[in-house]
Amino acid sequence: GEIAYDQPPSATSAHVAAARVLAANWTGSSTVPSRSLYPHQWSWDSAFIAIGLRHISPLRAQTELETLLTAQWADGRVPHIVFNPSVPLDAYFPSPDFWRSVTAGRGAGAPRTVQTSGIVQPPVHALAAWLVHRADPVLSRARGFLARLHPRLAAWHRYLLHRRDLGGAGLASVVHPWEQGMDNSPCWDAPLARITPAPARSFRRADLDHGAPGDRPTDLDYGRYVRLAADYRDRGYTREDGEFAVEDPSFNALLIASEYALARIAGELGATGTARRARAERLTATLVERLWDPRAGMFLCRDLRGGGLLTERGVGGLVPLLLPGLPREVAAALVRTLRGPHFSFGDRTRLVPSYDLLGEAFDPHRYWRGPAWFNTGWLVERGLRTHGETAAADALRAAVVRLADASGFAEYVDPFTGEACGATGFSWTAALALDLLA
Ligand code: 9YW
Repeated sequence: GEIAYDQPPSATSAHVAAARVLAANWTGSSTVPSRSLYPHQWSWDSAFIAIGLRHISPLRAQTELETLLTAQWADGRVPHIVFNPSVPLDAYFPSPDFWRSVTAGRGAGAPRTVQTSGIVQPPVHALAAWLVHRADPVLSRARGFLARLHPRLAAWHRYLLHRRDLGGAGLASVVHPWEQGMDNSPCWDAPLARITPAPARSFRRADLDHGAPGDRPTDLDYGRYVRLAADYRDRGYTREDGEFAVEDPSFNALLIASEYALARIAGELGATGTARRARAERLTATLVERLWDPRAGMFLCRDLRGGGLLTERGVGGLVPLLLPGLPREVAAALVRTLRGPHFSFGDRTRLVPSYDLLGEAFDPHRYWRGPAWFNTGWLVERGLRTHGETAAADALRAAVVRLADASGFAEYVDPFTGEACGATGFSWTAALALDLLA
């Protein structure tokens, strides 16, 4: 009869469509962010992907994180890209022959059998590991998942909290915009303006073979990214005294959230985790001291090579809402800022934009200069829920799921219309929509 031809409820089809994206992007041991644009393994992508994968296959979710951590350097750093040796060199720039991790990274303990980049990405991994464990504790214990990951995650945090404490206050610094994950955010315009770009003919961008130039960073941005990365490489990836050093609120909030997760992981393994929890609380206080701006009603970035706090309002300044230990007035101000004219969530925008709607550099289509991304939507959703803002969290959750599905799991979307930008079939979009559907 006709009933057999009824459409299944839409939540179910979104679930199936998201699972299909993750299946198509699975390589056998990890997941590529996008088959076209990003054909290798990316660090924070894998953490977000594992958070979604745990609802389909806890084993694949565990494997995703294990594969990434196999490429960890002896100094504790988790590289931002782990290269797939069977992908042609010209499929992505910068390729392994640019990073030369095995030779240039020898002093920092780069692995010998796998090629990686030499910079890092936000430390979402311990949080992901804990959530993956919770999805199937029996399988996790049987495989010794947390017992194997714990020392690696602890070394990763040690690297960030010691080697990367460039400001001396306890927070971790990034030495390249790619490390923070929001590549061309206007937050980096001022610190990047000091960098002499590498000549355009000294490298060939592969991203423009797949992405529309208007959706991507500019050639001038790329010249500066290349210069900074090459200089860091030429210092053996061990000297962090280069021209770019920034304390970023989102990077540090994710580190603190992962410290709480590591405390829980330690608890599961029979330790107390008390010291780590205390450190997470102390770091939260430091984050507020160093990066909170009461006039802006949000967190800002601190430029360690320039004049202190940067005035640009990026979505990274809302991500600390994730932290349970924020002073009540700080959390309340962040919620007001999310709803206010700069981000306008629930009013003019359908999903949280990556940058200030009123900022001079705002562009609704260009990458991290305005479009809405699903990972930051997921993080802000978690923050709203953590602070008891249930109605706003529910609205954001519904928006993430609806726009992810309707955009074909786009990399990012126009924050006003939800129109797809960048790649479609993007893994973390699918994974985080799945997580919010579960
Ligand atoms: C690039 C993979 C990565 C993300 C970053 C995003 C982008 C790589 O893609 O950077 O070539 O521009 O900015 O956050 O991890 O999805």
